[in-house]
Amino acid sequence: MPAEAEVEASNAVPPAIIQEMRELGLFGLSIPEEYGGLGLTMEEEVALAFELGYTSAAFRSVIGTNNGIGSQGIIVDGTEAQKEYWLPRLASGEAIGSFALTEPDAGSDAGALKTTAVRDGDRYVLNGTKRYITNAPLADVFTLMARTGGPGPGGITAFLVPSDSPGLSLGAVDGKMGQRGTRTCDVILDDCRVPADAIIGGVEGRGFKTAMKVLNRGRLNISGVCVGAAERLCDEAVGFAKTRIQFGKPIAEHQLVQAMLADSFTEAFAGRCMVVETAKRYDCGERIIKEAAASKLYCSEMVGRVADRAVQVHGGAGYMQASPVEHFYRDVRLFRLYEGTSQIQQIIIGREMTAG
Ligand code: COS
Repeated sequence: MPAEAEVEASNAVPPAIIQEMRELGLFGLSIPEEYGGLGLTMEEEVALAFELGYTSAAFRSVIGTNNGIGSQGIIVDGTEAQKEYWLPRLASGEAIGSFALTEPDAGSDAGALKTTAVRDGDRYVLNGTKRYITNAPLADVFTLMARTGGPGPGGITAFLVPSDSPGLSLGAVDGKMGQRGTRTCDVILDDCRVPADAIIGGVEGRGFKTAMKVLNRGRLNISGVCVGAAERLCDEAVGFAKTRIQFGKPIAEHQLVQAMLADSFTEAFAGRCMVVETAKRYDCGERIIKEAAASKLYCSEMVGRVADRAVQVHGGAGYMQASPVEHFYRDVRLFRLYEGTSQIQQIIIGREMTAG
């Protein structure tokens, strides 16, 4: 938390903090112990997401892709050789993983992606552009979805593409509304060649399902981050309300202010309960597609409302960059967009409820 202003000003996480994260094992907290990670359960992992959400999103983002979308494809569907090579490197933070699904013309409709992968002897040749790829400027390896077959989800294959592959280049770093200190950019594939054994799991046509499995888990993790941010915003709002005097007393004693605080606490608490319950079910091996989507839908929308109220409680001070709530107001907007918009979560929940 003391480094939040520095992250905002420099648009980077201080290297000393990244090193400390490495030493704590945070790059591998969700990677199994046999591959050098901490092997946390999902319940333990969301407990950590609550903590990391309590501060600038950039800190969690440093380790977010290695533990989530940048490594989980290998964990859930990778071959033993892929696990043995990549997971210890990702767990130690020696390598940074990233996830490349989105394209200029394939966002919510991920199954329509156009990047192609064509077999050429013992290699695949990849062509296309991936967009808004988190941690791409730092990445050593991408879990990258490309089309090896016909149209739709069934024609998609997941590849492990090292960032130094010939034909791979990066676009300019994106200028974003918030989440300063996190970097996204395009990943451009121009006759990019990878070995045939770069296919995750070694089988063509399974890449869409790998991506979806990765996202189920990722959505729950983001929900935990939203809860942590909401709790921080509640604490900031309460702290300000207790010291700000208007009409002769702290504004915390005015009932209209208390109403805003009460609504925010209630919603953050509801989100926490959803996330913990879903994590417990995940750890028991239950299907949690609907619950993870519901958690993401509720928690990301909830933290938007909580951030708005926190600024309202702070009044004009909350609009100033010096306020601790100002960057959260911008940062949390992303949670309703990435790893599936709120509307995509609604579609997933509706389909799950009515299937069969
Ligand atoms: N978990 C596991 N499997 C899933 C799944 C999930 N959440 N969602 C879909 N699948 C499976 C389906 O069961 C289906 O399998 P079968 O072919 O065996 O029946 C297959 O994947 C194709 O699914 P579907 O037909 O539902 O695909 P659609 O093209 O209709 O798309 C949505 C489904 C909209 C849910 C998907 O495109 C999506 O999640 N879009 C958002 C993408 C996203 O989050 N992007 C963010 C970028 S990553 S930071």
